[in-house]
Amino acid sequence: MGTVEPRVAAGTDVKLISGGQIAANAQSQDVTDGFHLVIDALKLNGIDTVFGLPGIPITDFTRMAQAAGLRVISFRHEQNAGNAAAIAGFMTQKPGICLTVSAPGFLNGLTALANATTNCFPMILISGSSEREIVDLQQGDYEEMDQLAIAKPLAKAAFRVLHAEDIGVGIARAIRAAVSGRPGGVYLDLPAKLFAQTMDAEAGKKSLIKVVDPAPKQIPGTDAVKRAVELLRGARKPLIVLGKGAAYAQADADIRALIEKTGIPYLPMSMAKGLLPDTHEQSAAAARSYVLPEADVVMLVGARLNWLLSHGKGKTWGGKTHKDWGGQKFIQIDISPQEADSNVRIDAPVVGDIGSCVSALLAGIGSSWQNPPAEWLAAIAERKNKNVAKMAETLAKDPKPMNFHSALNVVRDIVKANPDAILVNEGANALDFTRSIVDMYKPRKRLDVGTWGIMGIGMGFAVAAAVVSGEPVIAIEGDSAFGFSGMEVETICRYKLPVCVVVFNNNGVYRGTDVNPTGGPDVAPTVFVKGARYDKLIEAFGGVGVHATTPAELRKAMEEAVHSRKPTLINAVIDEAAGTESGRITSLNPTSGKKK
Ligand code: ADP
Ligand code: TZD
Repeated sequence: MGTVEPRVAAGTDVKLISGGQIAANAQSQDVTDGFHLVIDALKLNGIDTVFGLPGIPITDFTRMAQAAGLRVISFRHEQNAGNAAAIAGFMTQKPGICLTVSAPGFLNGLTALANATTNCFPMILISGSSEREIVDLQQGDYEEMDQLAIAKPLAKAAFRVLHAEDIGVGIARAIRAAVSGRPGGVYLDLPAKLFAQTMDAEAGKKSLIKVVDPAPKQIPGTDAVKRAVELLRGARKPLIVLGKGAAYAQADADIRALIEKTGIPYLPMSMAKGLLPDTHEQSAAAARSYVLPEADVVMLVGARLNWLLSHGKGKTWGGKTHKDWGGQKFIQIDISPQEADSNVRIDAPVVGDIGSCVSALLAGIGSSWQNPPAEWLAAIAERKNKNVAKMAETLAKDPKPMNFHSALNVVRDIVKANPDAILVNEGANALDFTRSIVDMYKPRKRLDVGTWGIMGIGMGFAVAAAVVSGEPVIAIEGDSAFGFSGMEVETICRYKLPVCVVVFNNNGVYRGTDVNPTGGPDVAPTVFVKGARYDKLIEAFGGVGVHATTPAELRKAMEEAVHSRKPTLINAVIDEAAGTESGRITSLNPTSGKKK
């Protein structure tokens, strides 16, 4: 377990004084230390919450942070703390802080860091690390690992601080890197020895930096705006796609004004749902497969043309084969100048922060804007109405056992009645059906698996959403998805968070119906224990567990949970044959080319 370092330099007679500062006795000067400098630097920059998991060398840090007034949320696994930090960053535009121990704790947090970078969520993973001299000579220290080198390719930036007097700069650099330009995950390596280093308190205070304008506005060029407005003006079948960058930007009123003033139909990507209410008449979400191939000019607002948008080409966009361009012209509003042309040609890139870009476009379109041609709007409305009516029919059914649709019909009503509640969502079918069935009414209320389609974000996101917003959280979870972070129901109970977890239990990954082709005793790889009672899990920690087999039972339990704000887990039993392999992305599953 390594030797315990003295907290202050040998020979200095010091004591802790209120406010967390360390003071020397009368004959020596006031001193502070690495612990307190990190805490003070975070506080100075408006950070009020830390998500983490204690252990060597950060146990005392968590205590001191709490004593100094930071909210310290302790998790059961670092990946969940990391996911919490990342989504807190998305919700608040302040970097979410995740704190982990060395090597294994650091590695556990790394998936969340990489996921944050991939999704453009600002977070800082602060990890304690072992003794540099021993690590670098590979002499086998306790939890030895060259963490900085490992974090670098997965983070937007990575820094290490070796001296107490550099803590202010280290934290400032980490904050700027996380939130400026395209946001992302930042790694900050703090070796164990740093925490115990002492320095003169006054000099320490002066060494801290309050970051001025951490995410400066980036104003788009006037030509770029003009080019985009002209392209949009000439369009016969324009379409706007809103992505989670638009949700992150918190330019909600201007985005709504742009859409309503231009009259252009829009599609929200998953986490942009609710930026305008999903019930908005210009939403083309229910006619997605019609508008993508038909549109002639598409304006992307904080959305990348990655796999989620079929790379802007292929059959989804009206191309002949999976690689063909569909003929659309693209306008792309993004803070990253390198994003344009990543998949197809962008005819009008508008580079800048979404707030500045959208207000420049609003000014550019002026007051004499003509709505898009009526035929385009009518054609969309026709498809939309047909699909909405079809869905309403499906939702009205009451099959036994309950399926995704009949269960989600309930969730849809509960979310409608509680538009401030935050919806966390993961799974395959549980994800895809929820996204298409449950309308969102306000911005940044839907948090999900994002760009990677990653499982395991559920409870971390739910904890952070509740902590950051104080609003009720509803987590709709596939039973497989839930398993990745399920132990955090203890965290939810411990902090008494208003989280209602609904596990859509269909006995397995995707479905519960696979059989072992050999007839052997092992079940198929996708199958779980049948009839599992996830509700019992939360009862172990004093939460409310409910076993729901009908929509009526589910409705009652969800209403009570949201109303009471008590930590609740509802085991919602879903037909194990409902849904499809991989949900909507079955086609991405490689299948054997070998003839049977
Ligand atoms: P979605 O998955 O919803 O389609 P993506 O994560 O693919 O969204 O895209 C988000 C985009 O938004 C990224 O390219 C990112 O650079 C951009 N972005 C993030 N924040 C801002 C901002 N404040 N201003 C402009 N662009 C932003
Ligand atoms: N591991 C990680 C970290 N992310 C993943 N996306 C997967 C594995 C693969 N995977 C999916 O893409 S969805 C899913 C897995 C394991 C779970 C689907 O089962 P579920 O949902 O029970 O959560 P449904 O509703 O039953 O389909």
